Amino acid sequence: MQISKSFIEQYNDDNLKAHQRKLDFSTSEIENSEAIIKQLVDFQIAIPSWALGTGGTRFGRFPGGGEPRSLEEKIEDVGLLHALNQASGAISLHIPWDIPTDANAIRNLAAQHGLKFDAVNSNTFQDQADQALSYKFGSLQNVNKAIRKQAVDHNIEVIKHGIELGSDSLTVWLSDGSCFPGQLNFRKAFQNTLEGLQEIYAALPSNWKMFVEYKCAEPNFYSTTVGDWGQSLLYASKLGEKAYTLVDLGHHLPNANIEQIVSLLLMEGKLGGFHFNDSKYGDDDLTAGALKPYQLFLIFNELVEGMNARNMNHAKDLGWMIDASHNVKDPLEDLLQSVEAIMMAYAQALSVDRQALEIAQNENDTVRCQEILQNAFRTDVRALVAEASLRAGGALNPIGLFRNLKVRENLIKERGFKTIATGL
Ligand code: AOS
Ligand code: ZN
Ligand code: ZN
Ligand code: ZN
Repeated sequence: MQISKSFIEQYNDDNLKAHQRKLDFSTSEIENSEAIIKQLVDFQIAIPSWALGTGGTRFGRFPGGGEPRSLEEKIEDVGLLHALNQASGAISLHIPWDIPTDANAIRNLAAQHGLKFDAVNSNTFQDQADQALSYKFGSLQNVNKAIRKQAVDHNIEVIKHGIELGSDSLTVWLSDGSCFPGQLNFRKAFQNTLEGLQEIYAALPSNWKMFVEYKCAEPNFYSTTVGDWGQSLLYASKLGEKAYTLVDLGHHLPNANIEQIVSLLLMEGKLGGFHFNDSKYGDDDLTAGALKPYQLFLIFNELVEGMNARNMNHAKDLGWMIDASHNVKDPLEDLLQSVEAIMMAYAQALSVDRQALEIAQNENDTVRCQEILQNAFRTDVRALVAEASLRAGGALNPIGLFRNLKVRENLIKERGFKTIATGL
């Protein structure tokens, strides 16, 4: 299924009046609204290939129908999202779930949909059918050198696929760790992992980045070998200038101050990018902004402040990715919601009166500081996000049009009801 330009235009025309009224109000309220809209138009968030189907828990999986059955169909799905919001212009692949057998054809297909390839992800947290050695006791940390080598070789293979597709970064998330005290020599596990990462790093093309993703727990519940931002930063610093820390919002211990982590990683030039999602308990992988929109805003507030201070290109210098899983929602609708929530947090952060905030900070005027941030957070920026979508050729309300066009129903007709996408 493809969404034609004329459908989008018709939909926007039908909704233009109501939109204009809201936009007029927003632009009269928000001083730099024109600059914000321009920044939003340039802002793209990569969609993870593994979030296009229904996820599951260890208790069950309830597919919703019409899920992509191949890499080609995953690209088509992201193409649908991008056609609707013009803000999802990239896909992040996972090897071996998405092996491109004909890289040229895959590249062309993506280009037809206006998509780029964001970070490629390796997988040493599962055993594949044709795999010689098991990762049951870890991959890069493993006490067995042959297993470590297998994991290194796999990552190098992933880089090769990425090169063929025009990607320029590798995300390494390791499930390595231990379930019980005494199981692991922490120092040796760290050293083995570092050695493996160094071998992978050596295989990176010069323009590539490596993202080292940390996670506090799961599937290992006593220790994780890349367990927090300190450990990730340690690896990234030892590896070199192409290595960065990746922050997945769901990978922290409860109540961690993620915005402060973000600020300091940026300060050190070691923030690589994000896996956006939301959570209440752990790695819940829920829709971004669904539970803690204020936290999302505070993260963007630090991002805007830090990127400005370092003269960074907001759109290009960080990896903006979603990492999500859906048990009860239509995956595509959920992803549209996540992208919109991220755009709103970004827009609100861009609207913060930075000068006034700095003055208030220097005067220790805590009340004023809070007022400035909360004023931005409580400002309705939905019309700015809609306007950015409109100007870029997307729909004023992507989910509205998705439902209007009965996209899911059409996908079910095309692909069938009992489809299962590879992924988590
Ligand atoms: C795992 O918890 C991490 O968030 C990974 O980034 C990601 O979910 C995984 O690579 C997808 O399989
Ligand atoms: Zn992640
Ligand atoms: Zn995760
Ligand atoms: Zn997650």
